[in-house]
Amino acid sequence: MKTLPLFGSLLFLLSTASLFGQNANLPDDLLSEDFHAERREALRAKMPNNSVAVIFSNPVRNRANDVNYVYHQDPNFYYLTGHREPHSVLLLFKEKQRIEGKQTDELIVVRQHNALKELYDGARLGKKGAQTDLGFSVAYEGPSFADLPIDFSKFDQVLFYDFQNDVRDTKEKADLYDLIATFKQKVGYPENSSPTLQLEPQQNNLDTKTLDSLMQELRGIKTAEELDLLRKAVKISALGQKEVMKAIRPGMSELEVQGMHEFIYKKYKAEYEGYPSIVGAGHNGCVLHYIENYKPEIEDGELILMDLGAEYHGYTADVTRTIPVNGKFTKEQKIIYDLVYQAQEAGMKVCRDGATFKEIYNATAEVVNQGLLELGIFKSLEKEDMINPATGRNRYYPHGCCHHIGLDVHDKGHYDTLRANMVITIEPGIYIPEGSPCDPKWWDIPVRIEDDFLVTEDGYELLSDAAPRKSEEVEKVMKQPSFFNEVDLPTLGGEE
Ligand SMILES: [Mn+2]
Repeated sequence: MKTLPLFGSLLFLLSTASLFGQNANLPDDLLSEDFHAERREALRAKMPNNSVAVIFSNPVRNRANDVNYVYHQDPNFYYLTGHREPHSVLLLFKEKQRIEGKQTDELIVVRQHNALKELYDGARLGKKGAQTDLGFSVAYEGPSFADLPIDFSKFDQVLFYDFQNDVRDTKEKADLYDLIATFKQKVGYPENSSPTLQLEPQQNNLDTKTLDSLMQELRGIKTAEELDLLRKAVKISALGQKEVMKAIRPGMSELEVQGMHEFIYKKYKAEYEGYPSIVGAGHNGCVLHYIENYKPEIEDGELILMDLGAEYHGYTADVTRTIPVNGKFTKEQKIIYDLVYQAQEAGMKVCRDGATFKEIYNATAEVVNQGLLELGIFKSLEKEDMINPATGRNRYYPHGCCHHIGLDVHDKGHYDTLRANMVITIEPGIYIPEGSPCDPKWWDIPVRIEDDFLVTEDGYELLSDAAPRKSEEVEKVMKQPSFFNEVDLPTLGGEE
């Protein structure tokens, strides 16, 4: 190939691209058209007779002035279509319908072509692209939606997620705002002052509850294609944790630590973070969702809590490590760290098909509470000692321990019984903020250890094992050299 002239290479690329239906501008491991079609079929199978499901794309959100936030597709819409553009809507029918002379049980409405917009924002799929790239035999562009002859009153149930009335009307015709308005008009949606629909059952055929429970059933159990992407997202995130362990030094800022993780993600071609990265040194680690990451210099002797997840083709990991900034746990830090580790191990022992989420939580909480009692941090396991009256939660372990991950970091899925091919986190934590009613030597020690697990018939597979978990292993890896420490940039002040 090296010896081919440029033109020949281009021809070769163009011909192979069209041969395999691939676009050289896109990753080659995106979810396939077949995956999305099969997921629509699975949803249709669960839908009640004589029903239609209507699923809208996410709104575009304005950041300030004429700049929008990076667009993020609605996970349900993406799961069912693979479409990454805004201002779209999917209609799934339980039974085949006759629409403009065609028999179909699904149709998609996508953005209309617009040369000027496409000059700035890139090509839109349009009707043709929705047919060829997404595999919908019946597709329309936005303005056609109003004219579609669909009589919604003939369905027993119209399934949709209720609107939060927070979508902006843009200047474009048939944008999401208009699509929703058209839909409301078509189905006779009762507009009132309340932002959410409150209807007596049987008042009409609008159903804003059922769709979510069906999507939970589907999305909670991962298919092989989803597992491939989740494995990559988790591996990338775990490798990020390991690289940062080697690089971290007192004096770095929280932002720099965040940047090192996110550099690794991009290096492995993960597009985004699945949620705002949490990097908290010292007391900041006690703030469960600390995302400012503003501390300019992390200090010798502090712990730093790093809760981050790479998002790879829409699927996000969720991995947390808590490490000593200077490479060595103090005696108290190690005691608390090892206790959280034991709690996580106890949770892992319970994890298998057929166990419940509650059993995992209870296993972790038992270890944490007993351990804190033995250390004298809890004076007793009576409510008045264990529960923080201001929050109503366990004083030092105030959050849950497991959630599904997938297209959402707190993914849709059932939260009662574990089933094979669920992917969940197990993430016990202990946080002892300054001023807590215990010996001050424990103050501002926050530890969370979070890993990602594929639930199997007889146990689990630990997906994030590339990130050291044992305190001794963390210290060992922190002694290794890091390429990040070779980075030598000029200062901003202009001095040498
Ligand atoms: Mn989590």
